[in-house]
Amino acid sequence: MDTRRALLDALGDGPVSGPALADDLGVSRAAVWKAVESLREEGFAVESTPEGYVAPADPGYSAAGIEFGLDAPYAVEYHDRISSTNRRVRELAAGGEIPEEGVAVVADEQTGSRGRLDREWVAPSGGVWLSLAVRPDAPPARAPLFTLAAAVATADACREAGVDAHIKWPNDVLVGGPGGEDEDEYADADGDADGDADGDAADEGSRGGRKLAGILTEMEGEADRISWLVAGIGVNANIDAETLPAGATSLQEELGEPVDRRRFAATLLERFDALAGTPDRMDRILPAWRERASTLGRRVRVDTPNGPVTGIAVDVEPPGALVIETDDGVRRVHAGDCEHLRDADG
Ligand code: BT5
Repeated sequence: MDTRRALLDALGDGPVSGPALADDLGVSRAAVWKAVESLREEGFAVESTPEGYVAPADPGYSAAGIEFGLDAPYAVEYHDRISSTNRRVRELAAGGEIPEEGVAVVADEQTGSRGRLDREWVAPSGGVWLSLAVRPDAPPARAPLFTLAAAVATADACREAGVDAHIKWPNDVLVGGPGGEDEDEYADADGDADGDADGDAADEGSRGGRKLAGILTEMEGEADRISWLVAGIGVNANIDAETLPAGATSLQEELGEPVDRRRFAATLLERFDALAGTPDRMDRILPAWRERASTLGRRVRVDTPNGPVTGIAVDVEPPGALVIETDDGVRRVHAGDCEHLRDADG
């Protein structure tokens, strides 16, 4: 572990004496002092007191702020403004710069971010735009599990922040919707009582609930091993819902006050690590996903690359396929846009 991260970890436990830390780490006192200075330059205002160095009271949404006290191995890279955090990961990968322990690229604002199928992703200042790049010891076929883990981690961070989020297969994190506290609103959300799937933006957004977060996973791998994988997670945190597409909402909108984005990001990273940090933990992903999913037991329509599949979603199977009971038997779908239908639809 580098001196900076060791210092951040130590600061999490109270005042840190520079000389004692230098001894513990086997580095020079100058190295510790340099690490303190570099944290201060990042805006993480370490104080000097007679007891030693003390962390700032409000660590802030920043690289050091998120790494401070983080119970997960990831490094954090922060940008006030960037085109896309996923694109930044590709750059790091091209330079061989994704560390073994993984890195989270985090931004306040993105100017050119993307959803699936190259759709535009709206990402103004105030969001948690986070791309977690990992180098798991896993074959490419298991990649969908990481996406499901990212959805669980995101839903849990939303819940810890006080918003009752659920997951729509495969990876949308929503609030409200059928069965939720605002079923009536759901039924009327687009004034489209007949429920035809006309695919306009409001219609897509409102079906299944209001969209809080979306995930775009990308990877590069060889036949038997993932080289790197990035879970690009976009969470509408402290954003005025009026600046978002129809059918979207934000944590701030749902709570009536802003959330602590530093804590939110740290919780998300810790949850992800607990589910997917090592191969032996990954058995936990599907059960955790099922518990938080609103898709199972519902009538759905999934637009797959091979056409629509309509029926009752009954399960999710490794590594992430949705099992649908259709009139013509059971179908398994691996990718596509999923709509939750009301019973009369479809
Ligand atoms: C997603 O795509 O939901 C994946 C979004 C991933 C964004 C993250 S942010 C960090 C990282 N860096 C990136 O460049 N991307 C990732 P999809 O399921 O295709 O949904 C896209 C659709 O959601 C758009 O066509 C809009 O209708 C809608 N949309 C766009 N911006 C939104 C927002 N902020 N909140 C909710 N819905 C949005």
